[in-house]
Amino acid sequence: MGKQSETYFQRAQEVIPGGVNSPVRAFRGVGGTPLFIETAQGSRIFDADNLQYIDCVGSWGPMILGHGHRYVVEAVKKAATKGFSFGAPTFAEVELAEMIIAAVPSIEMVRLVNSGTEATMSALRLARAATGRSKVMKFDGGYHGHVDSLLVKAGSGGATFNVPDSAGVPEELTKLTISVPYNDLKAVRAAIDNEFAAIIVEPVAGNMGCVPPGEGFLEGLRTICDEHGVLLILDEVMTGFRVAYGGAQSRFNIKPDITTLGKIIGGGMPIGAYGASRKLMELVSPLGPMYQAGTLSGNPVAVAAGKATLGVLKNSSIYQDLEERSGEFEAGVLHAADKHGVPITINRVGSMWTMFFNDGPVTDFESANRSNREKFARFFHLMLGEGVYLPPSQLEAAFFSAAHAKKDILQLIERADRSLKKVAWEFER
Ligand code: KE4
Repeated sequence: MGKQSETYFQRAQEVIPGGVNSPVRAFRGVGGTPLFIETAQGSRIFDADNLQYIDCVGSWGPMILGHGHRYVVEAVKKAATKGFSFGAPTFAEVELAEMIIAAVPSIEMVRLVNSGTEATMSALRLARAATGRSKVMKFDGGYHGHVDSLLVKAGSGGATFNVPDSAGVPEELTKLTISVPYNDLKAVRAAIDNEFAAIIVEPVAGNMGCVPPGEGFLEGLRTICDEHGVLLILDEVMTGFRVAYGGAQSRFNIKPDITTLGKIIGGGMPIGAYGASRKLMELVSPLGPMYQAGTLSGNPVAVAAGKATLGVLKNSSIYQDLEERSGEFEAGVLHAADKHGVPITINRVGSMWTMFFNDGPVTDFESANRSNREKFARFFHLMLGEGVYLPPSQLEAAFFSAAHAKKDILQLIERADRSLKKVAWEFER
């Protein structure tokens, strides 16, 4: 661990809770001192001691093009020189909205906000406004940002720190939220009734680690929602433009009522969005009675980064390349783990993946939680020592970018092989 990160972390902890502005960054899931990052380029990040790492976090998803893509940097520079924020409409917001609508099959109208949390909070309010109902169903280990109503059996940091239900959320709110196991349609059928406004689901779970939808799961949710007049919210903050240009809904051919987006549509700048049919979105102020607003919503610099990012992704071979590279990585690491006798399960959809220290299969929060977190933490630090930056929690998804070239993948496999050999020596004898 570099001295500079240690020094910065000491100072940070004096003035910021846990020394971080988002809990999962604090390395509490793996122990040790978080790296303070100085700069990044392509597939690499450099910490405050100028130590270099192959980045498998990509800012938790947004950096699908890799860091510092020249088109995105140029677009941001150009926008910034024209002005940071006006609090007034700009044409660029119309263009980004049109790009999103053209890409995501179920969206006819979209509102830009500043984070994924704002997107899901607004989507939930829209569902409640549209149905006049209050209850919402989510899934154990699902994470949809720190929305009061959705911090029930939450994934991501909630799961990593074993605090799935946050303090400070009134029971009056959480009693309206029912959480059931992911991939369990029987549990959904048993819990659903006509008092539910929405079911919100990550179409590929990323916040209990990566857990793909089982055969028929998403279709089953669609049917159950239709049977009960419940709106289906696909939370595509992570999967949107990640698992396909049209998101998980295009990859799995599912039509939600409301979609939430974030991360990639801002290319690393603060952004979120929620979209739906014109009929539903006409409920949103100033057209309709559902209020939602934001000083920096549609921020011109963030929108410029998003437009440039989607522009590079559209009609590119990036998704095929990501599939190929990610598949090579998966095969290489599974082979290494088998060779060293370390039981692991890799769940992957496109370039989002998780390596569980677990015999598998990992199909929901309960099975994800059976993973050996001690082994994961040891592997995490061995890989850090090898110059590989993994998500600092067993219950998070990792990501590759278009900048992860063949040589990066080969290096990652070699480094994982060496690390797994040590894990085997320490845990499997
Ligand atoms: P933000 O408010 O963090 O922009 O988005 C919340 C959110 C909503 N929905 C899904 C499916 C998400 O994955 C997220 C945020 N993802 C986490 C990663 N597990 C962000 C990392 C963090 O909390 O620092």
